[in-house]
Amino acid sequence: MKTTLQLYSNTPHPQVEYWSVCKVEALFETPFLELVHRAALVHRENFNPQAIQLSTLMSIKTGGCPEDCGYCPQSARYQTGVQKQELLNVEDIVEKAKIAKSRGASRFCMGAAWRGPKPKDIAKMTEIIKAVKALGLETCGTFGLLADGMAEDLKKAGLDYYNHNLDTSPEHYNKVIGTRGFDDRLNTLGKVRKAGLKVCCGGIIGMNESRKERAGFIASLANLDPQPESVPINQLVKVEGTPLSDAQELDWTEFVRTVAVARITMPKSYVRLSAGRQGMSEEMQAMCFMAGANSIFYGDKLLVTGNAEEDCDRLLMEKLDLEPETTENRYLSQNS
Ligand code: SAM
Ligand code: DTB
Ligand code: SF4
Repeated sequence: MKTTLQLYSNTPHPQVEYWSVCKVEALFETPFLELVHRAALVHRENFNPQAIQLSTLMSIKTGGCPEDCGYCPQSARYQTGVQKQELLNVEDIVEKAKIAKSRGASRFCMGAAWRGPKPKDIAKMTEIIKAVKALGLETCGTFGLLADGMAEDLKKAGLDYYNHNLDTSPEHYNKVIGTRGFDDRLNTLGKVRKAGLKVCCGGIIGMNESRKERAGFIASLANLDPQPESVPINQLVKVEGTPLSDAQELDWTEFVRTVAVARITMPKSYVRLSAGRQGMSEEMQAMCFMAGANSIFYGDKLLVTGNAEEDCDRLLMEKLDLEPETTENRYLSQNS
């Protein structure tokens, strides 16, 4: 019996198919188990389905944000009880990054509650990114809208990924956020791509959007050319004090459908089962992995809210025979 190793590349891939909203809506309407099955096939064609990429998240500048994002506990406009914290120093961040690495994370994602960084913030971030990168971790930053030249400075410092979410469909966007527009987000994503950074771009499900708007959101992501390397699909974490704290509950099947549709439309992207896992059963998470999710936030905290506990995640991965993704198991061994 001959065993061959097949490499699935992580390099950016051009968008090969245009996804109209109607076409994505039609995918959403596929019978549930058929949709999950199709997504699982696409997953296997492009990735080792047993490997889950682990990213650990840290809030490096917390709260007091001037923006009005209706989902966000860190906006200064809402009373959410989040304590404001200025940009942490490099030692504190490196200490957390070391812990994340020792627990098996391959990427360290740093989040800042800014509309966008100021030049002095970029100077500090440069030092922080260099220090985290020196630990042998992949680095990801999410700092909001970028001015000209900032993406290049972050890239030079060693940043691998920039996370900047479209968050929802163009039609729904203004109902959720008033202080910036969908096009502002696209503009920063263009700068990130031009600087040669990898793109992490996704959004939030469960913000009272219609199914058509969910389809419009996925179509917007899938029509980015090249498509994002990483696509975080967050389930809204409802935080008391935010305008969306009483958003309508979404049935779990609709969330799984969204993951499956993301997998089918963005076959070579990592689809991350992101915020909201704390409220998901093991069975629902398993269904998301079946539907093509292959990345999670790993660690007891997201930015300011809780995440599924590390111990529970380790156990769940054991039960499902999943392994943290490494450079070795990214290859799918095939017997021929
Ligand atoms: N301030 C920067 C920005 O908005 O791009 C970076 C940090 S912001 C917290 C990053 C992302 O977190 C948002 O784009 C949103 O998708 C997600 N997020 C924020 N609050 C959330 C919540 N309550 N539930 C789910 N996702 C959330
Ligand atoms: C993303 O798409 N989700 C993460 C990360 N990118 C920065 C943030 C989730 C935040 C959840 C609520 C909180 O803890 O603030
Ligand atoms: Fe600020 Fe980002 Fe939260 Fe919006 S999502 S309020 S920009 S931290």
